[in-house]
Formats: sequence, C-alpha cells, structure tokens
Amino acid sequence: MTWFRAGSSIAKLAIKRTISQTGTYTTRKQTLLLPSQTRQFHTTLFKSKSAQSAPVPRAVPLSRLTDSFLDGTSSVYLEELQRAWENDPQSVDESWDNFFRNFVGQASTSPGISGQTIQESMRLLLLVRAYQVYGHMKAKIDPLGLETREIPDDLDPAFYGFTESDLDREFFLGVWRMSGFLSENRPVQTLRSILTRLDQAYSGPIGYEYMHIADRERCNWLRDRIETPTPTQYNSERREVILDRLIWSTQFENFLATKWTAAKRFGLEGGETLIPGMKEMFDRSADLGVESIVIGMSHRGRLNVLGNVVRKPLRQIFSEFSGGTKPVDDVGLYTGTGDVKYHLGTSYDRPTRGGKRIHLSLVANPSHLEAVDPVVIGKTRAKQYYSNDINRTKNMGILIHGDGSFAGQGVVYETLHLSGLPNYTTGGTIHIVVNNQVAFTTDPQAGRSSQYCTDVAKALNAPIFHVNGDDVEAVVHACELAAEWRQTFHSDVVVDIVCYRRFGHNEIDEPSFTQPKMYKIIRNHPSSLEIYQKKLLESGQASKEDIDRIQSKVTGILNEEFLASKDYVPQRRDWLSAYWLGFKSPEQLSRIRNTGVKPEILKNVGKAITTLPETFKPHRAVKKIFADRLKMIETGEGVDWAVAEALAFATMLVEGNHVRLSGQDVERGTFSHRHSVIHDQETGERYCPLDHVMMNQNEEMFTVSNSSLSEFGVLGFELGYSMENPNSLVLWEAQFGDFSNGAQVIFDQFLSSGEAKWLRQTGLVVLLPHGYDGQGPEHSSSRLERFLQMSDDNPFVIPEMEPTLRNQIQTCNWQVVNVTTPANYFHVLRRQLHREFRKPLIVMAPKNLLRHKECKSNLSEFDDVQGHPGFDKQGTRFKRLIKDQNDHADLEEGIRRLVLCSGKVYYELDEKRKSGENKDVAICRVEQLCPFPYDLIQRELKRYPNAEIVWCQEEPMNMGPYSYIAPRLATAMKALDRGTIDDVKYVGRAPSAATATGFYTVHVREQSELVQNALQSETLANPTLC
Ligand SMILES: Cc1ncc(C[n+]2csc(CCOP(=O)(O)OP(=O)(O)O)c2C)c(N)n1
Ligand SMILES: [Mg+2]
Repeated sequence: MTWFRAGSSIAKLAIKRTISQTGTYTTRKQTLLLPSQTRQFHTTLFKSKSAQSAPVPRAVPLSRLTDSFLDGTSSVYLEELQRAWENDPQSVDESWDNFFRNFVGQASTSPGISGQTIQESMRLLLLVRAYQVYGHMKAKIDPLGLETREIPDDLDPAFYGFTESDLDREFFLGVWRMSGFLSENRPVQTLRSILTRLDQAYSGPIGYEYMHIADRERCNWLRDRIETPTPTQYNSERREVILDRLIWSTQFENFLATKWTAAKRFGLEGGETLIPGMKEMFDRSADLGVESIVIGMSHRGRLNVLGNVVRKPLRQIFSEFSGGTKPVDDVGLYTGTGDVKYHLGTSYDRPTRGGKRIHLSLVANPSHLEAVDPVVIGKTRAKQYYSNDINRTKNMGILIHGDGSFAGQGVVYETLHLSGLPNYTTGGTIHIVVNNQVAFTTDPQAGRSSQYCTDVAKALNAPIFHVNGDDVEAVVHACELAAEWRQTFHSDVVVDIVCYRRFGHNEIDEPSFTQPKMYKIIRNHPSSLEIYQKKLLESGQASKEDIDRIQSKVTGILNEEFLASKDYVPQRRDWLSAYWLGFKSPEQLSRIRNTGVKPEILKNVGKAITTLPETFKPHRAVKKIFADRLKMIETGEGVDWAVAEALAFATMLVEGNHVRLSGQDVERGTFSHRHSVIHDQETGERYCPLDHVMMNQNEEMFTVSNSSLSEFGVLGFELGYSMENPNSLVLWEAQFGDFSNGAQVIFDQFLSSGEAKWLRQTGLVVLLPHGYDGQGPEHSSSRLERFLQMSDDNPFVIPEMEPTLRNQIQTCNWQVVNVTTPANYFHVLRRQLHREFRKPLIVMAPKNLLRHKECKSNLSEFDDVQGHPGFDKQGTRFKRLIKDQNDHADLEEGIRRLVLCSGKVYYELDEKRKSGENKDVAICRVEQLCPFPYDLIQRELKRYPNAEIVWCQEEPMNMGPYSYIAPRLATAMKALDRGTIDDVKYVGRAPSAATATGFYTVHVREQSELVQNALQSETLANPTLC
C-alpha cells in the first residue's frame, strides 16, 4: 500500500510553512478563511511527514472511471442521471449539470474534474473514511485542553498525496451506497470544501466513534446525521430552554454550596451541562414514544439530577440536607436505617417540553460504583413485561457513569453483555458518562489502559459520542442523537461528556494535592454557563435582560423552597408503587396462609408439565424422565425435587403470577435434573412444558432462561426485575453456590440490606447448590455462614412466636433455608407469594438429593386437605422444622440425644441410625435457619427433656450454620432452663481455611466419621471434630 503515500515531502513542507503562518487553508492566489462557524472547529492542516516516494499518479479519462471505481449500482444510477440530464439539463442538480458538461466537454460554471485520477479518487475516499474512523481523535472534546493526543497521519491530506494546489480542484466523490458525504446528490466538490466539512462533522465539539459497528444501515443512519451540510443550529426558543436548564443546573450547586458549605454533596460543578443534556434526551425520548425511564447513577451530580431532572421536590432535598427527619408513616414506624442523601431513589411523573408526561424513577444505589447498573436494567425489563411493551420502546433504562468506574468496574461489562440477550434485553440502554477526567485522585493514565473510558462499549457495537462538556448545545445534540438511536435501533449507545471536576472529589477535598496542573487551569476556567451566556450575548441570540430574568427566577424559587424545607415533614411511604398497594410493612401483621393446592389442580397442572406433544422427539433419557414424572403425578407417590419445583411454578402461574428463573444452564439444570426446556433430537426445536399450563398462555409468563456466564450482572438484573411487581416469583440460581460470591456486592448492598436502607421490598429467590459430596473446595459450599451472619435477627431475644401475632419474618431482613424434602421446597417457594409482604429467600439447594431415593414426597404433602396422617392439622404448608420421622409422642423421656441438623446430612444420619442401635437418638431438621424457629425448637426441646443437645453439620466448624445456630439455640434452651451455650454440642468438621478437602477419600472418611460421632453411644465431648 506504499503507493498511497504520494506527494513529495518538499511540497508538503512548503505547505506546512504557509499554513502555520495563517492557520487556514491557503493557496498562492488567495487566503481563504473557513466559513464562519457558530462553534469552534479544528482546522485540518497538511502535516509534514517524510512520506516515501510513490509512483506519480497518472490521469485517467473520465470515460474509464467505470465499475472499477463505481460499484454496479452506482454506475446504473449515473447512467440514469445522465439520461435525465441529456433530456433536460434543468432536471438535475446544478452540480450534476456541471459534472456532465465537463464530462461531454461543454462549458460549465466550475473548473471540472477532468484531471482527477483513479488514484486520487481512491485516496480521497480513504481520507473521508479516515475521518469517519479517526476524526474523533482530532475533535475538540476536552474543555481543559489538557489532552495531548497524537493526530493520526490518516487525517492528513498530504498523507494521500494532496498538496496545496489541489485545494480548489473539484473532485468526484459521490454516488455510493452510503449516506453522508459519499451519497450526496452533488458529485463534485473542491478539496477545500470537503476538508472543511469533514472537520466540521468529525472534529468539532463532538467526536463520533461508530465505525466499529459492522452494520451498514446503522452506520449510514449515523453518517446521515453527522455529515450534514451545516452544523445543527437551535432556534431561539430552544436556546432559551437550554439556557434555562443550564442556569438551573448551575445555580442548584451554587445554592447548596453557599447554604451547606461543609457538606458532602459530590457536586456537578464542571459537568453542569449533564442536566440540560439529560432533559433534552428525555424530551426527545418522550417525543419518540418513551413513557417511562428507569435511571441508575452514582454520587456525582445525583442531587442535581434528583432535583432538576427527576423533579424530587427541592424542599425535600433541602430538608434531607439539613439532617432531615425520618419519614413519618401514617401506619407505623417503618423507616428502616435510612441512607445518606446522595443514595436515595425516588420516582415522579414529569411533563416534557413536547407537552407529554414521562415517568422517571431513579433507583436507590449503594456507594459501590456501577453495582446498580444491572438492577436498573432488570427493573426496566420487568416494566416492559408488565406494560406489554413488546417493542421495548415505551420503557427505557438510562445509566450515568463516572469515567473511572465505567472503565474499571467489571459489572459494567457484565451489564452491557446482557443487552442483546433475548431474555434480558431492554431494547437498548443509554449510557451517559460524566467524564470529569479524574477518579477521586487517580488520573486516567493510571486508571485505564484504553484510549477512552468508554472503550468497553465498543464490544457491544454501541456508537459512542464524545462531547465537549463546555459546549451545552453540543451536549444537547449528542443526547438527542442518543435518544433517536435508541428508539430507532433498540440497542445501547454511549454519550461521553468530557468535562472536569471544579472542586475536589467531594467538597472538603483538596484536589491540588494530586492534580496541581489540572487545577491551575480549572481555577481560571469559566463555567459552561458563563461560556454559553457569552456566546449568546456576543452573537446577539440573547440579551442581558433575558439572562437576568431567568437567573432571578431560579434564585427566587430556590430561596422559597429553602424556606419551605424547614417545615417539611415527609409523609408518604414511597416504597409503595402502584403494584405494591396493599402490601404490608413489618408493623402490619401479615396473615400466615396455607400453601397447599387442591388435589385436582395438582393433578391437572401435573399432567400439563409432564406431557410432551406427540410429535415431539425428545432424547431417550429425557423421554423416560418425563414418563417417570407422569407416573409420580398419576400415582401421587415419589414426587422428586424437579417435579416439586415445576408444580410450585405451575400452580403459581395458574394463580396468575409471573414466574421467571434465570442463571447459568438453568433450563436443563446444572445437575441435569430440571429439563424445563427440552430439545427435539431431530429438529432441534425447543419445548417448555411450563409454557403450556393454561390455554393460550403468554409465552413470557413463565420464563426460564440460561444466562450469560455472570453472577454479579445477572443476579443484579433479577433483583431489579423482582422489585417491580410483587406478583411474580423471580429466581436466580447459581451454577454451584460457591460461585455466588462473584455477586457479593448484590448480596451485601442490596439483597440483605436494601429494605432497611431504602424501604424497598423484594421476594427474590436465590438457589445456591450446596452440600458436601466430595467435589472439592469449590463445589461444596455456598458459604451458608455468610448469609446467616448477615441475618439481622437478634440471637439473644426470642420474638413473639404466637401464630396469630408472629411477625418474625416480616421484621427480619431475609430468610435462609436448607430444605430437605421436595414438598417443603414446593411450599417454601409458594410461601414467597402467599403473603402480604415480600422478603428475599436464600435457598441452600440440593445436589445429590435431587436423585436421592429417600428424598421424595407424596402428592398429599402438596395439597390443601387438612389432617393427613402425620401432618399437622393446619393443612400442608412450609415446615420450618421437620421433627423426627419416628413416631414420637409429645413427651419422649427415653431419648438420650437430640441431634439438630440442616440439609442433606440428615439423610446420612438417618441412614446410619436405621442401620444401628440408635433408637434413643432423635434427629430433627431445621429447615428454616433464619429467622430461627424458636417455637418449634422449643417444642422439640420439651419433647425430649432428657436429651443431650447436639448441632451436627457437614461444613467445617468456622463455616455452615454453627456460629449462627449456637447462640440462638442457647437462647431457646435458656428460656426453658435446659442449659447454656456450653450445652450446645458441636459435631462436625474441624475449622478449616478451605471449604472442603480436595481428596475424595478424605471426604468420605470425614463424612462417615461425623455421622458416626453424632450417633455414638458415649456422651459427646464438645466439640467433637473430625
Ligand atoms: C466499587 C467501588 N470502589 C471504590 C469506591 C470508592 N470511590 C468512590 S468515588 C471513587 C472515584 C470515582 O471516580 P469516577 O468513576 O471517575 O467518578 P467521579 O467521582 O469522578 O464522578 C472511588 C474510587 C466506590 N465507591 N465503589
Ligand atoms: Mg471521574
């Protein structure tokens, strides 16, 4: 390709000298200034480069510029145009008239292109292409002008052999199957005009990155909008709105700064144009059909967004700033722990410029940057489902990022990667980066390896608009364009607002400690408002009076709201969105309901979920599984885990709920047990029995979906999904529970504490396969101890346990269960929806119990018939504790040991007991670990008054439930005068750093030893370790 490097270096040097003197394109004859522009654009310079010598281009007659130059379609088009011109020269554009006159040798009004060579044409095209690809490298996007970027050679006309003398030559450029420069009905332009327009389009205050998108239609769409003949101009009405919004944004921060000088607010100063940008984006989105927007953002500018964009009442914001008062609820004191002001969420209906209304919700978020991203997307997706937004054009997610966190946090990538997945897509998220070019004290050079902080989005084929944050009209334009892109292509788009941070990371930080040079510049840098006002005044587009009028209006309102804030009393409990009306806070007792289902319904849905279409050809083994399942339903015996789960889902669907299960490989199930989607072995067609429980069932009503290989992103998504509507059972399953700590931030910051901090309930179910079966340290433990440690029930206080008064679960932050029977699993899932509040449920899910011959239930354990033999009179429901399966009376004085355990170790203990002489040992299963079932534990303590009390677990002593159980069991014992914590005897593995041994033989030995120990006839030492 070296021959493209045409043009002598001497000529280029000469040109460079001339240009550097004038700063404009010059020719010997004349000095031409660029057309007057409303914005500042870079000037294309011919750069001096030691170009290699190249063959001298040879002129080629136009007649030979045929298909080697134009593709087939273009030449046909040309011929048609020529015919039209021959018939009537007036019928074509003047430029075409000139073109054809030149072509046939007639006199024309322009010099013509008769000297154009094929090589020149191709080089010109390469130059245009280079601008499309690299033009952003030259764009003036940094308001501080700090960035020293090497402009690629590809943008230098001299690189392609063009010299100064070519500037006023006309070149043939058009008629390609492309938009923008290469498609105009204007075949010839001077090189000067081409360069000027390229600079205006690509190297002005917006740098466009989109050529990584491998889709001609999308690129053309953008080219159409970028390569416009003249830059966008807003009319006076729009300019006034933009000015008004920028004044609001700027004054809001100033006001807070003067009223609360020492308070942390993570102000937006330096990035104030975000607000007019967002508002215009929302207005444009509303014009294009968006009715509801879910917003996620971190600290920077959050209060400004809350006040000026979401329209949270300013008096409320100011009241919270002054320390606020805890919200007073009309029904109780359900106020939680609260959170700092810049984390709180809210939602409002906001009128738009176009006269519509748009619902905005800002999701509460923790300090953990970017953690809210997947939550917002999940909530958006749920809104789309509930509003039947099939095209995903009515509900949209918007995420606002910091430059440091967008580049650094992995969850950004995990979230972006959900965007195109059928069961996770939301039809495109708009990302705005408030790129203040610093992260706390860290410079971009230390904070990322990529050129831009937004490079991660290129993996998604998202267009990226880098815009100078000082240029409010450019910001507005980029934001509008993003809204149009999203509504047109239903995919992600990024607006990177390159700005600065006027003060420190927060208002009490000193930024010059670490960024002295930057802050020297910032100190003297005018605000974006000052810049805009000056521009409007100088161009006569606004008068001083206009500006003063808006300024004093805003000051007046801010002061009024400040005064009103002093008497502000928060009234409304705003966690109750429409769907949640009627749901109870912890002070309002929720009824305990049975979760059993009528036998005929069980049989009916059971049949639906076990029958496959006759023509469907499943795998042989799957066919047998389904035949066996049908038998379970028909005989009512031996119902296994997978069928119990499917029955729970099916019955909830019949009751009108939405059910959604997502996670890695959940369709088949990691352990090949679920088979909720089966595949025709000949056609590959999929069939999901749970989609056919009812006639004409909406396909999405039951959703089961394999997810991307992400924990943080997907769990966050499902959490957001679950929070939208309580009438849904949303479940996330980890491949193995061990991997769930990849989503630790979601567990810690949202799931365990979200209700306390933000008064938002969720009934999300998390299935974590857990259990010691010799698969080594990374496939055994869900870290049950951590979930229990995060539980907030007081270990030393027994709450009210009387069934009609009990609200233990309502006041606890979540539920942690380790269920051992299919029926109990069925009930615990159904319990999630059959109550008037929502609470997260952490399930230690089984692995080997999925096929364990003893781990079966009869259909009678699922039904609602009261008084089955062996069951409580209450009918069937979730059993928080399963008492000993031997037929023990209310008082068993002969039992010498009560072994309490949880999970699959029960079956091993039971088997051992059956094989030996241990009839004087009782074994009870604590199915619900948290909140602790004090009442049932005490019932069992009373049943066995002489028993030694043992906690047996298969996890190492520093793991598993032991540390949670011991103090609570002791509290229960103490209340009955049955001893203290010293009397809670531990039997299990010794403390360990790793969760489990990697040697199978060691596992087997340990496992049998701990079971043996728990049942040994001698009194136990405490602890008894293996
Ligand atoms: C996950 C996470 N890690 C670290 C922090 C601590 N922290 C708070 S703000 C901040 C810098 C953020 O920089 P950037 O994303 O550029 O946003 P900016 O504050 O500049 O707007 C850091 C590291 C955090 N909040 N979250
Ligand atoms: Mg930053």
